[in-house]
Amino acid sequence: MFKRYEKNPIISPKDLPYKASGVFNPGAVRFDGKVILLPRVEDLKGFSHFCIAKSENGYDNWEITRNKALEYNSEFDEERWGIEDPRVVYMEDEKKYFISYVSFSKGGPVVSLMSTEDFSRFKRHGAILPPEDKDASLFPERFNGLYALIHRPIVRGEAHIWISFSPDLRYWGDSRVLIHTRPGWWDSHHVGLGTPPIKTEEGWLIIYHGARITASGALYRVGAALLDLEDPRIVRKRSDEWILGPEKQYEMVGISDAVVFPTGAVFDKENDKLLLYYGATDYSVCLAETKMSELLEYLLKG
Ligand code: BMA
Repeated sequence: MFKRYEKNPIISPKDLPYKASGVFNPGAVRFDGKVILLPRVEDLKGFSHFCIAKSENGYDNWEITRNKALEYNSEFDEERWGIEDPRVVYMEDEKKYFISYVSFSKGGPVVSLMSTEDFSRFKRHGAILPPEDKDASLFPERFNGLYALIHRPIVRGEAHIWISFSPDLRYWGDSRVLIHTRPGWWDSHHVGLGTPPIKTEEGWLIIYHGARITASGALYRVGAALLDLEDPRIVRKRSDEWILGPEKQYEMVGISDAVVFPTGAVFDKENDKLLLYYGATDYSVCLAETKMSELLEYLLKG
């Protein structure tokens, strides 16, 4: 279904102006006529921060910069061991971009939030959920006045995708499981949100990762689901099969073998084009694209 960009990986450690173990799992958004990625960069201590990568066309000529505000700051209790895996959404009514990410507190990984209007100054909102929780994104719209968040807590050792609601981005409730693991399937061990929810005519498109444990470790693949447009607690469709999995050498061998991990997408509605940005083996940033209409057709007939 997805066509990989022939020049993958689009960003790897050699493209950074400093040494890193990996550059991967990027947030993605269109801003000011460009595609902006916020890739996670793992340093040589094993802690992560984000850099900023900008490109006119979303494919090549990435201009990479560092911003102090996107470094982890161990003065904040929840950022002792780095920040990871950002997801970016634009809230139209607030004219702000919200970035949800994982930060590492004493108590374990938590979901934290920051916001920006210009990708140059960033405001931290702190941790918004208790640990252990990861793989979170806001919806770009409110539902009956409430913010909605997809996240992945670990409960009883199980890792399902949940949805929660909040009036103020601080207190979250009405939580329930949205997409669960499927024993025996390719997504049997754990699932987690991939890209932020994408609004389509057929529903909110959810792209998620699912892992199965094999003899050589966790094997990460990608699935998709469609949520009801008005009530995102309702899952209308879910793919039986994975729609992207590790195949190429750069997806099979790296820091964590056999991992594709999408965290950002740019949907060009006019041209029916969905660009999917993903981390490959916790080492590099890759790009694959598909026609949105084809992906929706596939999901609807399943
Ligand atoms: C997950 C997260 C991701 C990582 C993936 C594969 O639990 O930590 O950041 O890419 O594992 O190692």
